[in-house]
Amino acid sequence: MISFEEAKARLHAAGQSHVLQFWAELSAEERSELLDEISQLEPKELLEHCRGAVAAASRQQSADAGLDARMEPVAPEFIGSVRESDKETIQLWDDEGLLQISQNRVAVLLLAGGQGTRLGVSYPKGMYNVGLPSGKTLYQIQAERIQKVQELANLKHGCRCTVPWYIMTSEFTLAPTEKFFKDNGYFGLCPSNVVMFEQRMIPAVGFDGKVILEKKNKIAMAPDGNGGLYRALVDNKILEDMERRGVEYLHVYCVDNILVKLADPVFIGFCVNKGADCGGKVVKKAYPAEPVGVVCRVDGLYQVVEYSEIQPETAELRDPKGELLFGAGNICNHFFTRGFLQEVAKNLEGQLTQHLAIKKVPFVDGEGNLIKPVKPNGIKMEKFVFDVFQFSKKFVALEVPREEEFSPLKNADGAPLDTPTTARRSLLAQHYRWVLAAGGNVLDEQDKPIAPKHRCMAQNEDPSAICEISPLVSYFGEGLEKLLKKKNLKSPFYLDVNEANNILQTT
Ligand code: UD2
Repeated sequence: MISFEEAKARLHAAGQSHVLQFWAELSAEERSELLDEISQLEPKELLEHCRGAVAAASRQQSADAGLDARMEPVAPEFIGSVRESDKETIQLWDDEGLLQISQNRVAVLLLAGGQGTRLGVSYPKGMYNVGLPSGKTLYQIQAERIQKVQELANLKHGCRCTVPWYIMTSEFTLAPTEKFFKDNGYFGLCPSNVVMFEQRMIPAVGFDGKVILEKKNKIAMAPDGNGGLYRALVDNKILEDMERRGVEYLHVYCVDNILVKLADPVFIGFCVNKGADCGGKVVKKAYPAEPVGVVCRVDGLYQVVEYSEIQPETAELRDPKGELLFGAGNICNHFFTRGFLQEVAKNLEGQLTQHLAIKKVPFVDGEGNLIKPVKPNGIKMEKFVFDVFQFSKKFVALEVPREEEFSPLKNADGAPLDTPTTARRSLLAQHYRWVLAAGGNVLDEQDKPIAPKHRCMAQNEDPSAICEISPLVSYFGEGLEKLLKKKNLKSPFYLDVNEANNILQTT
């Protein structure tokens, strides 16, 4: 712990002496908490951070306009497509991915340091239960998909492989996430293969270049964006851990997509076959203002331009066929080789763009009263995980069908899109499609067959039958025919491992 004198000197050097303005009023415990926080701030970095934030805020307008002029769409033939590739090609990618998984060369990394402000819950988003018949949370669904993909690789290659799960958390999410995993027995995974680590936090800055105090003894801090990943990998020696385990390929994804295919063999196989060091999954953007970044080229380099930084006029541009010109929507599913990440961590991280967010940050005024501002008063700087694409020697993109792979949970119920209800419907509709494809007959409460509605894809209504299939039974619809063909299944229907075993024993 640093002394008061040391803290004072550091803050003075960074132009932030106001942080100690309530010192005389603080209890011994509060003082020690404040000193602890200050000890983690390096004066030169803090000064640069505060100056940089103010400078970025003042040039925001011109920078954004400039970016749009430099954007070019990616050629459609550049993007691989699951929908448009033949079965043999998809099988080839799938085989390659499962082979890599079977050799312990694949890991997944969850970005879970965000605060989930839009959803409005006080706990990490992964702990959210969207109301499936099983009551599973996003974390449980993800854990079970990891188990299943390991099992698929084991069965195919006669091995006992591991897909390690790295979870990047932040000061806000680490403790509750750890507790949740412990309380739930790591959802059947081996705890040594679930590696949680923390990203850095950085101060929110006022327009006057001073860090904002959210309490008399606490600076308002926020995680440094999901691009904080690259510093966090170094801080926590994660790349060394990957090397020790022999992991060569990493699937990075965000927490809130209920349809995410963890360690997706098709995506891994596609990227490996193309010799890529870096890759991204995309879906066709649903509408111009959809809150997803777009994969495009900027100054000739592949890049994602985030939805918050593209001008509405640019987002609305269409090609001669009427398709959105910038329509390759980023779904925050990325592929990286370990070699690429090592290069980024060692030499390139410092070049990542600092993105600006102007936010309402609660603060204490000169008298120590907590004020909730009605107007934005603070500058938060964030790095974005996809900003490393520009450093790639071989970047590839794979377009996947939205209804099979993308339904994010962003907003609370009541919002029109990306809510617990739409996430639940997407998953139930998918599982109902799987049941129909496997030849199952779904019956209603009166044992009458339920007629499938128009391919049961809509997010704006419940599917006509409620079917949920545990990821431990099927990763992506495979293996269901032997269980469900010509079977009468009563809606709501939940197929877990026990039920699947019962069916097998009685058939
Ligand atoms: C993200 C993508 C966007 C699109 C969309 C799809 C980024 C920067 N943007 O936008 O292009 O793909 O997702 O749903 O990736 N996180 C951290 N630390 C942080 C901040 C966020 O780990 O400091 C995590 C967060 O927990 C989540 C993921 O990053 O898992 C994405 O964050 P978000 O939900 O705030 O991103 P969003 O929806 O603005």
